[in-house]
Amino acid sequence: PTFEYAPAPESRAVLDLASSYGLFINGEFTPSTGGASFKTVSPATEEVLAEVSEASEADVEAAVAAARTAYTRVWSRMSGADRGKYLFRIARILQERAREFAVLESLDNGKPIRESRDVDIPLAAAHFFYHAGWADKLDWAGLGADPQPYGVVGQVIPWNFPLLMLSWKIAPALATGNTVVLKPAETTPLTALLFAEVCQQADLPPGVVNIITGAGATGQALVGHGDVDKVAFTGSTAVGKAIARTIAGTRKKATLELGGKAANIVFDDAPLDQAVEGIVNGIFFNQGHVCCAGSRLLVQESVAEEVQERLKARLSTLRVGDPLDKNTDVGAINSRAQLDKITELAAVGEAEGAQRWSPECELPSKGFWFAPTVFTGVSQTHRIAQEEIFGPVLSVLTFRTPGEAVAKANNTPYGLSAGIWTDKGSRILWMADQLKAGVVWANTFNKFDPTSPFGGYKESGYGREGGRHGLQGYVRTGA
Ligand code: TXE
Repeated sequence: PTFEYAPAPESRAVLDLASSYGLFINGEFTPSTGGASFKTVSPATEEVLAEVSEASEADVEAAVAAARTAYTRVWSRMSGADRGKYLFRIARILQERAREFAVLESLDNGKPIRESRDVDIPLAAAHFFYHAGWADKLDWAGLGADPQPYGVVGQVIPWNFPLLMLSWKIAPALATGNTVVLKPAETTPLTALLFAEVCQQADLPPGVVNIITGAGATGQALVGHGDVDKVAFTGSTAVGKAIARTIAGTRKKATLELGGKAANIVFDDAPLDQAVEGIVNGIFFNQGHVCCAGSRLLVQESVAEEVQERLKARLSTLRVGDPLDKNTDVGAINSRAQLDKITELAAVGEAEGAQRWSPECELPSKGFWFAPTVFTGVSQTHRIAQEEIFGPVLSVLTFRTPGEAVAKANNTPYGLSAGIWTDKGSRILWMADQLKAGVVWANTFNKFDPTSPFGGYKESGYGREGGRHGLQGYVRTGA
């Protein structure tokens, strides 16, 4: 179905936003024990959207205890088929309330409504449908003998795809029989809280899903809690490493999905119009706040100039602005801190001698904004070729041979994703084999599907999410 979205403020009316939100523990909304709270703002306008409770250690304790009780008394005793029914119910409610979720996501995160409407929310529902189907078929999932849930799972997610990352975490955990305490990112807590309402609406037994809001310290308390059996994290490599250190030597299992610096590799035999669309989608989708973003363009020398010209022409047509306008291509940067990081790294790129270019575009005077930016003449040792910028900034490098492309693509600490644009099937297979990346796209980019495992190599983390492989992270087996 296609929905018509009215621009703000009318669209806000469909939301019925409360002025304050509590934590979701044991099936009920409750204020934090210490009474602490924080504000979440619209990054497009800096307007306060709501006041959200900041969970204390006592709240983390209560949430983990609720998850434990629900696990022992209810969820681990339920048949897979019955767990599946709840997941199907959640999936259907997400579809029914898709418009509300899309508007809320774009308000809180700053991403274009076109993306939250067409990508984030439908994919979130798809993850629940997909995992609902697995709930009574785990014996056939190739997980080993007698797959059993770990118990209570602590999950910490970032702000770039708030509801979608929640779905990647919660759906497989519940399908395999675990219960969950999830902490959304502090700048984007609202769709997780709306999801808590969906859990109530679906009559999910209290305590099976608990949502605690707060900053890094709340995440740390959750991850370090003695009664959490498994930790699942998506976020920065620095915090991922800190979590790995926290749980070292404990019984806890972990999956970590961290940063990336993906190469989008364009050969001279590629259909260039299509490749340019793929480059734009690769780095400017979601303002480049994507762990697998194609942030490094590796283009074959013979077509480098032509690709750069076509790219600049295409970028000049991008519409940057109001996330709630359905014609917007590039929305707001999620937070001032992220804007500062992008601004700083872009300045480093210039200081290191790369050539900076942006199309002419008028940025709104309020809110957090960064124009789509391309750096040409980038060399492998530049920081903008090595570090994750996590913003709408593309670094362009060139290569002559497939071997050189592979060497350059693999030359970062990360290994999450890569893209190849070529007409030669054999080259795709050879390259895919050589690239140290968990996901390799061929003649497309940023394509996601619940049936496909996603995850990294090297400092991009370990474990997979999605597909049959994603279930493995939530079960222990006798084999
Ligand atoms: O991430 P953090 P930030 C990268 C990206 C970005 C940078 C910083 O490069 O510029 O990280 O972003 C919680 N124990 N990515 O600072 O801090 C935190 O509250 C437990 C890539 O936002 O990693 C939030 O819920 N939890 C990435 C979540 O971790 C802690 C997506 C992520 O925040 C914690 C996001 C702690 N000690 C950022 N400290 C990707 N791979 O998609 C913070 N948190």
